[in-house]
Parts: sequence; structure tokens; C-alpha cells
Amino acid sequence: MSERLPAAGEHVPGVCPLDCPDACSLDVTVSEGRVTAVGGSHVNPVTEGYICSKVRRYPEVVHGERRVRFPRLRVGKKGEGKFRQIGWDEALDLVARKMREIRDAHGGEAILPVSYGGSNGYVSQDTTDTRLFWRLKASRLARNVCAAPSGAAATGMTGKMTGVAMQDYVHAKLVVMWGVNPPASGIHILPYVQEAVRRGAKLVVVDPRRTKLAEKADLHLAVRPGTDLPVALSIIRWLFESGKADREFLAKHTTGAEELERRASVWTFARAAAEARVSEADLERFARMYADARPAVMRCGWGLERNVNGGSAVAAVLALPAVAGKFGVRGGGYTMSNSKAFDIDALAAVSATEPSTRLVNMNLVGETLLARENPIRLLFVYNCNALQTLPAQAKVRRGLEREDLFTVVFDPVLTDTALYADVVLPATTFLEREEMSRGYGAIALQRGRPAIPPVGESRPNHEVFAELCRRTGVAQPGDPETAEAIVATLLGSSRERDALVRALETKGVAHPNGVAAPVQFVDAFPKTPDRRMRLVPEDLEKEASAGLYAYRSVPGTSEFPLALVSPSNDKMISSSLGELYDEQFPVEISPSDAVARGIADGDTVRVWNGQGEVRCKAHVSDALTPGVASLSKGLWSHHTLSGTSANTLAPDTLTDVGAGACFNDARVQVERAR
Ligand SMILES: Nc1nc2c(c(=O)[nH]1)N[C@H]1C(S)=C(S)[C@@H](COP(=O)(O)OP(=O)(O)OC[C@H]3O[C@@H](n4cnc5c(=O)[nH]c(N)nc54)[C@H](O)[C@@H]3O)O[C@H]1N2
Ligand SMILES: Nc1nc2c(c(=O)[nH]1)N[C@H]1C(S)=C(S)[C@@H](COP(=O)(O)OP(=O)(O)OC[C@H]3O[C@@H](n4cnc5c(=O)[nH]c(N)nc54)[C@H](O)[C@@H]3O)O[C@H]1N2
Ligand SMILES: [Mo]
Repeated sequence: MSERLPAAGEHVPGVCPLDCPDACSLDVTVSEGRVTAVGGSHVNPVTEGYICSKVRRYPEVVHGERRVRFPRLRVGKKGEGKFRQIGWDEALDLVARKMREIRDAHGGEAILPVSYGGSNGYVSQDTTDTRLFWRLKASRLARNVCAAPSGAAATGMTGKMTGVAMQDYVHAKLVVMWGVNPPASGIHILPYVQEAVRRGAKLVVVDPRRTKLAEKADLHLAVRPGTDLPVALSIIRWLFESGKADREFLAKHTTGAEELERRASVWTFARAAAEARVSEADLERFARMYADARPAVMRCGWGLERNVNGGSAVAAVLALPAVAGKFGVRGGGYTMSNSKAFDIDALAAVSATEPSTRLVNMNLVGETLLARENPIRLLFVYNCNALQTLPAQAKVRRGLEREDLFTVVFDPVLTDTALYADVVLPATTFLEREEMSRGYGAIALQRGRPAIPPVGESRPNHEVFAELCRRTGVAQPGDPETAEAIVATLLGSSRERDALVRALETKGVAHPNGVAAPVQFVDAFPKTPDRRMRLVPEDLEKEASAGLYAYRSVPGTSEFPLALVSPSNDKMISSSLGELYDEQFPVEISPSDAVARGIADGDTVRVWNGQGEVRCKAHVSDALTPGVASLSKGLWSHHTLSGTSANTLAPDTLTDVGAGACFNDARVQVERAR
């Protein structure tokens, strides 16, 4: 690895594997072993030479105060964050010994790995880590905290057909941004949307908040959280009833159209408008705009999936372009997740057999840690700040406090979760290790190389887990362990291996089948056996207890009348980079909700429900619709007065399909703090 390290002052190419759709190609400046600047390059076409202000600050994470530089052993109480430095040998021996002892005495299921989106890279997740936990026959984790309902819908309907590339948005006459907030969550689509608008396209935004994008929209539907399903179904109904449905396309390229039509038929604009608290006229206007525009493109985000109707809502939204006949032209169709745009088997380098052990839904980690039966005795957290990102935070915290739980946290940063660890292991950041990464928005595959040597004694994920395989005695000869071997194995799982290797070597970026911007139903088809889009997929139908597209009225009581959404903010990526911000984050409420409660802008308030409370400042903003409040996701304990966050108020109930998180089903009351 060291022979690749650049000289001082040099610019090195890189890729950002953080959890964002864009997967930017980077230009990293280094000096004397330190990263001094991170900027964008042109290798990934959509990066266009610029990156977000968040990752521009990444050098402060790499060399920051909260950086974990050596292994630590807990000396204080759990949560206190008192540790002493230990050596890697001691740390790994201790962790491996605990793993073996617990497995031998209680079975592997007493071990629970918890990981998520700290690095979306192919090398640092689902390689040697998963090998270790599978071979130990540990409990398995269903990574359902994000994209589970939308993933289930997209998989059931199209096998995750590749979506419209950002670059092609310029061709659209209508752009619909549905439950997505790219000014915060993925900025590189914005210039293309702006260019489309400059060329005369209309813009529709569906979001309970008046986001910056919604301010510029021709139509902003400020739907009540959790009501996208009736909204989409009412448009589908109208398309069928008014003769605007593309019956030829439906007959040729889909199954289930009649059933969808039947299920949508009850959703008049009046009924949907009443549920969503928008005007009937606006719904009809949206339907007409959508029917008449060609090409029309829809960016379906993740805001609409995080509620009890989430899976059906995404399915109904993805069905719209099929019903309205929007596919088959450049700039027409939809974008959801492009995470399966490449046919790389993300598990190819695990090289182990998946055991049929207990499967723990990530949203129920708190519950699971507190369960008395078959208890978890060893928790291994990596690529994740579980305390700050999982629902039912109070339960997660109580679980982490258990004295009889041995917790390992492996992270580059001393997160709030790490404060509860028995052993903290220092991980390299992506600027200090090998990586291969693909976007889930941008349709691009890139290699990342270390720009600087590991900071302190930090080590990359794949090395540490390979070492733990050895020390627990589960390593086998021939296991792919080095980044090179892992990358080769992953690429080898693709049918177009040679082309990908060549493109990565010559251009630094590869696109599936060499196409950077495929057209849906021309270059990219549903990956179903008959290449048809299933509008009422059987598996989803079976999974949804009341059937797919069955609407459950959203929660809310007189006691807790406000819907609390917790969207991404433009400073952090989930909780990543949160250590760089000392300031408090406010709960945002509408002027009328503030007046009704005697709350003024800047007041300290208590936001609470049956699960707990958050004390923070209030920001009174007319960007919020009455009845809706907003508190950013990913906050750390130092970001609120109470040390709790929206996750304390978020329930650990699950979505209709996909068993995903229902963060935005949080219902709360707000009052001025006395
Ligand atoms: N209230 C609320 N909460 C939410 C959501 C919401 O809408 N509302 N949304 C959720 C969503 S969409 C998601 S995806 C989840 C994300 O939840 P998490 O996956 O917990 O995301 P992060 O907070 O970014 O934490 C990632 C951690 O990985 C670490 N990391 C980075 N690189 C590496 C590496 O190479 N090795 C190791 N070992 N660690 C690394 C980072 O330092 C960071 O601490 O949060 C969810 N939480
Ligand atoms: N800066 C930054 N970028 C990020 C992230 C981050 O935390 N910070 N997180 C990354 C991750 S893990 C993900 S998954 C993506 C998510 O990216 P997005 O899809 O943009 O997701 P969110 O920010 O959760 O929510 C988007 C919008 O949905 C709205 N919303 C909430 N509830 C509903 C609803 O019921 N219906 C509708 N129509 N809209 C609703 C919110 O008000 C918000 O404006 O972004 C990624 N990029
Ligand atoms: Mo996410």
C-alpha cells in the first residue's frame, strides 16, 4: 500500500463512499501526511468538479479532536467515555476471546453485529466482516433502517431497474421531486433540474416542508407526512378514468394494471386531498401536468418511505410513469435507487455460507438488546452510530448501558455510541484506505486509493475483520483478505468484469454496459424474468398484511397532534461530521402551531411523546405546514439541551412492506419549557 502514497502537496484522485446518492469523484490535496483539502473532480461525470460543503470539511474529521487514534479499553461507567489506550494485539485478543467464549457457552446468536452506511464502499462492508459473523454463526442483521420499503417496492416491481441518470433531467418537460430534498441530500442533481427549468420544464415538489426546491416549484404539494399513497393513487385513478392511461404500454410491458386500477378507483381527488390536507384543485392540476408532459421524470426520494404506508407509497409513485406512459424516451421515467445498476454481487467476497441464525431487524436493536430470552451478550458496532440513528433511542441507550453486554465499537470517530463501548477500535477513513464504490444516484463505479497513511494506529475494516477471523479460528486458506483480492473477487462476479476493469484502469470510472445514462425501457429494463414491470407484485401483496396499496390512516392523537419529520440537514451525513458542529439544532414549527402554544422563535421548548422528550430551541418557520414539525436526523447528544434527539421520539414500528423504519410516524406535542 505504502508505495502508492502520494508526495507532499500532491493532488490525488479519490471517491467519496459516504452515504449519499452522488458518489463524487474527488481531488484530494495532501501535505506532509495530512489531508489539507478535498474537492471534486470530473472523473464521475455528475460531480462536475465540485462537491458539497460537508465533505469539503472532511479533513477536519480525519485530523479532528474526536478522531480515534488508537484502541481503547473502558475504565469508567458505560456512557461516560472514560478509556485507556491499549495496543491492537491486546484489543484484538480480548475481542476474539470474548467472541469465542460467548459462542462456545451460549451459541453464536448471542453475538450481534450492527452496521450500516458509514461507508457505502464495496470493500469496507460485507466482505471479511460478514465472513467473520457468518462463520461464527452470529445473529444476522436486517439492514432495514433505510431504503427497506423503497427497496422492497423497487425490487418487487422491477428487480431494481436502473433509473434515469441525473444528466438526462435536462431533457424533461416536467420534473417531479417526490419526498426528496437534494439541496441537502445530494446536490449534484440540482444543476440538471435547474437547466431543465431554464429550458421551460415545470417543477413539482411533493414534501410536507417548503424546502428551497419547493420555493422554486410551479406546484408544491405540502402533503401531510405518510399520505403519499392516496395522493399517488388518486392520480392513477384519474389517469385511468380520463382515458389518459397508456393502455398499450401497460398491456405490453406490465402485469397487474387492472388490479392497480381497481385498487386506485376509490381514491377520488376529494378523498385523497382530505387525507393529505392539500387542495383538490392542486391534485388535479398535478395530474394534468403529469399526463400532458413528455418527457416527464420523477425523482422518488426516501422521505415518503419512512412511515407505515411507506412501501405502498413508493410502489404507487413508481407505478405512475407506467400508467401515464412516461418511459421509453430520454428524460422520461423515474429515478429511485441505482444501487443495483451494476451486476456486481456485493456479497461475492464474503466467501462463506450464510447461516440460518436469528435475523434481527435493525430498527429493533433496542428491543433486542433488552430482551431477556436468548440475550445478546456481545454487540459489535461498525459503520454505524447506532445510538443516534436507530429508532426508539431510549431503548437503544438502555441496551447499551447493560453491564452484562460486551460492546465493541469500530469507528474512525469517537461517536456517542462509542462512549458506551467496552473496546473502541480505530478505523481508517476512506482517505486512508483502498475502496471501490458506486453511487446509488450516480450510475458510476470508481476505485478509491489511500491519500495519506492511516492516522494514528487506525486500520481499515477489511484488515481488522480478517484478523478477527484468524484470532477466532474461523479463517480459511484462500479467503480473499487484501483489498486487491476483495476487489478482484467482486469484479469477477460481474458478467462484464473485463470491461469494468478496463474502464476503471483507463478512465477511473465505469458505467454498466458502458452506458452512463440509460433510457428506461430502451437500454434498461425491469430485471424480472419476463422484463415486465409488476404493478401488484405477488410477494409484496403477501407481505402487506392488508394487501399492497391498502392505506392506513396516519397516526396522531389529540395528545400528540404534531407529525415530527426528521429529514437530512446540509451539515451532516446522517450523524457523520456531527462532531464538527457545536451549535444546537432547533425543532422547526409552523407559525400557527407556535402561536397556539405561546412559543416564539428562539424559545426553549420541550418536544415529547410517550417514548420520551427532547429539549431544544424552537425555530418558527412558515416553511412548515401547520401540524408538521421538523427536527434533523443524525443529531448528536451535544446538539440538543436534553442530549436526546428525534430518534427518542421515533417509534420502532415497521412499514407495511420491507419492514423499514417509521421515523416520520413520530407524533409529538410541543410546549414552552418552563
Ligand atoms: N430520526 C431519524 N433517524 C434516521 C433517519 C431519519 O430519517 N430520521 N434516517 C436514517 C438513514 S436514512 C440512515 S441511512 C441511517 C444511517 O445511520 P448510520 O449508518 O449510523 O449513519 P452515520 O450516522 O453516518 O454513521 C456511520 C458511522 O460510520 C463511521 N464510519 C465511516 N467510515 C467508516 C469506516 O471505513 N469504517 C468504520 N468502521 N466506520 C466508518 C462514521 O464515522 C459514522 O460514525 O440513519 C437513519 N436515522
Ligand atoms: N446532507 C446530507 N445528505 C444526505 C444524508 C444526510 O443525512 N445529510 N443522508 C443520506 C441518506 S442516508 C439518504 S437515505 C438520503 C435521503 O435523502 P432524501 O430522500 O432527500 O431524504 P430525507 O432528507 O430523509 O427526506 C427528504 C424530504 O422528504 C420529506 N418528507 C418527510 N416525510 C415525508 C412524507 O411522508 N412524504 C413526502 N412526500 N415527503 C416527506 C422531508 O421533509 C424532506 O424534505 O440522503 C443522503 N444524503
Ligand atoms: Mo439512508
